[in-house]
Amino acid sequence: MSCAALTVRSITARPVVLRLKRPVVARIATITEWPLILIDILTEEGIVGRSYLEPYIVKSMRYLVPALNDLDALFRGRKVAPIELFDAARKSLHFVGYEGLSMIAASGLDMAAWDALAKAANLPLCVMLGGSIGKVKCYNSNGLWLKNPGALAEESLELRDEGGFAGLKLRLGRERAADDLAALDCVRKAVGEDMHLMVDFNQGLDLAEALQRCHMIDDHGLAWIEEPIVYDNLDGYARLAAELKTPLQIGENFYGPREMHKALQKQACDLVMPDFMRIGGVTGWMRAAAIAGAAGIPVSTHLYPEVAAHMMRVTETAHWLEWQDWADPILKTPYQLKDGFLHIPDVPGIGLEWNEKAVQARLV
Ligand code: SMN
Ligand code: MG
Repeated sequence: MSCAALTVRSITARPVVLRLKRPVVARIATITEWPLILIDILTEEGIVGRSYLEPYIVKSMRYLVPALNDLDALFRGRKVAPIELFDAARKSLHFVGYEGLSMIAASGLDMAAWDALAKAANLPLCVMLGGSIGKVKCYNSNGLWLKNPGALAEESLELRDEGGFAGLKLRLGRERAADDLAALDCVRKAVGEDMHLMVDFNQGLDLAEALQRCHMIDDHGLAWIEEPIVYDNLDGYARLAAELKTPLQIGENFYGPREMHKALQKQACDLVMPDFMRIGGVTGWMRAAAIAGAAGIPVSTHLYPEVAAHMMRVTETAHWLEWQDWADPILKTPYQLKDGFLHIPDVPGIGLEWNEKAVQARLV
């Protein structure tokens, strides 16, 4: 039996904007409109590999889409060998740096290339990678932004009931520490002691504030404290990790597996949560997961719940999947949740198909 090779015919990258049901209100930004770039790799054999990027800022699509179009020109006529394409994409952009937009563009194409390959093998991605279809433990990250603490009790119950979740994430970093404590208190009282609560400061504090404010919540039985300070201050993170009892979580801003390796070498955290557009898509995730596995560090995901679900099925130290339903409006078949678990559909590839009517209405 021969394994049919796929050849890239062309790549399309379409920018769309979605309105968030619960706007992002974090210490570092307020976001009401959520940008997505829909990527389709068309092959000569008729198989289409799909992925999306969610680059946070609508205007960033003005520079990301041209980078993806340049990579389209580079990839045409090449075999769909994701690891080789990822390498070629990174090398073609190395003069402008391996990180930032270069890595984001390479990651988006990488996920679509893996999707095409799994479709050609007629297997769900996690099965092609040696795992099996099954459920993945999630926490709901769809809300609990920096609102008035009084409004959070009701929202936390709503979020719990959206999928029978056993974990919720809330954002901290209000001007007054007392208001953060009130927010935590409201949510805890509403959802009870058994709920796993994660908190995210979104890099909002300096090290001095972080030392004070993390100690203040260190006895609250939290699942983790995420990104209290600016993401690249690894020495600061090492200090916090050494001082705190609560696990310290970072990783959504690791640009490539080597950055994770550096953070672990410095003992800058207890947990990691790479983001698919920054870690290097499926290829980068596998490399990062191997590093975290060897170090015995639990791995959670950041955004991209569909591809994340597949990768968690093959990740040695898989921890929590971050559930966000933000891409649902443009998906033909959004993923299903039950009792706090995400259920991977038994279809070839990642399981992303566009709802073209919804896409057309949101193109920019
Ligand atoms: C986050 C995600 C998406 C937008 C803003 C902030 C956050 C998270 O850091 O971890 O979910
Ligand atoms: Mg975060």
